[in-house]
Amino acid sequence: MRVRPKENKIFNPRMECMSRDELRELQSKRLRETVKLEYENVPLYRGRMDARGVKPEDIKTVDDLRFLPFIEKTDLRDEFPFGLLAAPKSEIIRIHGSSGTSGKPIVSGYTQNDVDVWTEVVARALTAAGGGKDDIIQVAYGYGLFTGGLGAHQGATKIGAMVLPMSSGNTQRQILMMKELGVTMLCCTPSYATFLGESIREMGISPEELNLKSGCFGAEPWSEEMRVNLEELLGIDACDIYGLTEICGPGVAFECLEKQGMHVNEDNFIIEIIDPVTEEPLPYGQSGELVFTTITKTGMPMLRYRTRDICRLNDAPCECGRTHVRMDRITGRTDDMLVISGVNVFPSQIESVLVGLDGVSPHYMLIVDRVKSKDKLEVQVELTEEMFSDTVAEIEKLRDDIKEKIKSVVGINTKVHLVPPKSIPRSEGKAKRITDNRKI
Ligand code: DLL
Repeated sequence: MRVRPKENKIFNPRMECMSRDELRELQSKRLRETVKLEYENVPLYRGRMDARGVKPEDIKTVDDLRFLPFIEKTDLRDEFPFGLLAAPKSEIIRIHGSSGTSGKPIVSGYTQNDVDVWTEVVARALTAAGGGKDDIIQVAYGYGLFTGGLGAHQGATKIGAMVLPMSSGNTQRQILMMKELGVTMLCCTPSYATFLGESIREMGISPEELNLKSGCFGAEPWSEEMRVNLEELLGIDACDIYGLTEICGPGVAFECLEKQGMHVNEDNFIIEIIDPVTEEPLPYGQSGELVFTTITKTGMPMLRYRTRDICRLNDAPCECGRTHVRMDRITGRTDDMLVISGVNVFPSQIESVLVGLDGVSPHYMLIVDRVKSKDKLEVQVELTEEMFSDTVAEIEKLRDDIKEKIKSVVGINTKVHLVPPKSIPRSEGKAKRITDNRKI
């Protein structure tokens, strides 16, 4: 790995390095405003708060957060598309989305204010990874409804960098541009970055021939081992970045070059860790489910959003000087959501495709693998007895149909493997439908 001096640039020192007491005051003030906004404009929140006998005036400080009801992905799905908007539709300037739990997508609406907040938090992340106006930043997250591409793009523009909006895929072209333009920073999923690194080596290019220095990698779980490998492959500093569509997208939390956990942008998001079963808040240091409350958003703010992501918080001071609490790597989920190449996939989505089809039984198995740093999903589906005795041509057609339908619902390519009737093991308890062979 190249040794370069550790830069410590901070995009918004006033906010990022604020004293904890001052931060708490600010959070409480912003929380009061958000609760009022939600209560007055979103029937779901008003109904839930009324049912608990909680009025906006009861929420005075961050400590009162625990009186508020939770909200979760299923609520976003049920209120799809605009039921949770706190602003008039005419104020919404952007929609982003991701997978819901059963085929129906979830979307989030952004006002100009929300895009500005989001842009700033990504600008902070890129600055923390050493970025500035002299950088050339290659954005290889997907552009579109997914928040990765546009999120990184906006933040990179904000810091005045030269942005290369490549979107994901087309690896040879990515590498050509990276080399010829002298790209200095890369933004994409860690698995795609690793794949790019391996492809660069295979093309006979050494990291020294590139100008890359660092990158912000996220949207999927990754490990310290993956970081070491990626840093070696590309000769860079690889920083983690976390976020989710419901809260804004990438930038909810990010790593500085100390690489000791991700600073949560606490002036915009209040973070809690709860026990997923009792729903009681847990102290710093204990592992539990992450819950976020947005306190600066106006389009579709979220009060106590249950992410299902499992992690730990760390409030020890960081060498970089930022005072915002850090979250460790995400170690798992409390539901069965898989993140495959950065795309959220629920087994129930696959099931919803299979249930409506003739010729297959509702028994299936998902096998996830990482081959040459690329995630692969194989869907094993059991044929019915009748279909099993059909012609090869018909079975092949069925396989192509399933693949096509899954692609249209989930948005990713899969390998569909049709297996004989009764060959998928039955379970007596909770069905085991996922085999994840990736070593993350
Ligand atoms: O993945 C936003 C994003 C884009 C984050 C680019 C970082 C970089 P969603 O598609 O809504 O949003 O998926 C959110 O992805 O609840 C986590 O389970 C997972 N996830 C996101 N970032 C990380 C990370 C974007 N750094 C879901 N580590 C979240 C582990 C992550 N998991």
